[in-house]
Amino acid sequence: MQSRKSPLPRYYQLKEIMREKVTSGDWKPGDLIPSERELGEQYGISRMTARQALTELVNEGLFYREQGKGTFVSRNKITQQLIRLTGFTEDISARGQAPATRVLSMHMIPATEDLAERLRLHVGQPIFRLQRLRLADNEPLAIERSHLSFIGCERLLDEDLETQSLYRVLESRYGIQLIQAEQELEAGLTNEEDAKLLNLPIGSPALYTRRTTYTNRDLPIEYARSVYCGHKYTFYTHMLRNQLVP
Ligand code: 16G
Repeated sequence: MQSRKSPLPRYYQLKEIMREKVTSGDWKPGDLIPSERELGEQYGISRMTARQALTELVNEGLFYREQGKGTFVSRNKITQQLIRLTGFTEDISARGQAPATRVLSMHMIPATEDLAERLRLHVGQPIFRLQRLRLADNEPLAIERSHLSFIGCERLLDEDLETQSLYRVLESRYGIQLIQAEQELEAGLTNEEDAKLLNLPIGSPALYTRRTTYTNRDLPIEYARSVYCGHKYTFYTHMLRNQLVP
């Protein structure tokens, strides 16, 4: 590290040193970063200074933390294209990774006011609620909380949604055609429950999405609230300027 006389703060110098290690390929995606103590000893700085540099690089997405394991170099992010309506299984398989699902809970619930409005139902009407942890190559990526409503939706309780894609089940078993969806994205920080499921420290950067999916009859069929690990996901959209939009 440069001398103490350098005009740049020491945490900033350390940040740049670590960034350089990643760009030069010295540290590779998934590598464990030395601990605060090790960095402190190696560069003759305090643990606090090392912590600040690490925290900033975590916030920038270059590194991520795993509860009880340490800080790692982020992997290439998974890009969800906000162009075609695709499901998690399709997105992950298209990247050559192995999608997996852990069903956290599924049951019928009465529609709350918010859900009734989203799914165009009356308050109290039965809704199928499914909570899933989604993984790629065994790493947790997202928690999806889906709400579905259609005639006979309670039959979903008997489906094996751990090994089957929900979109596939809806289309092939129930003959439901999924046509379009609206999706909102918001940045946030993981709460205790979500952090634990995603194997992250509480308060890690996350992307919160809300998606309503419609059938061929233009009826909302699914309303899903999801949390994606911020350091593992990118959402991509392609835009046309006014005059080119058909
Ligand atoms: C996506 C959808 C989710 C849907 C799932 C189906 C978002 C925000 N969520 O992850 O609403 O339930 O795909 O995936 O994108 P599956 O067919 O693999 O079960």
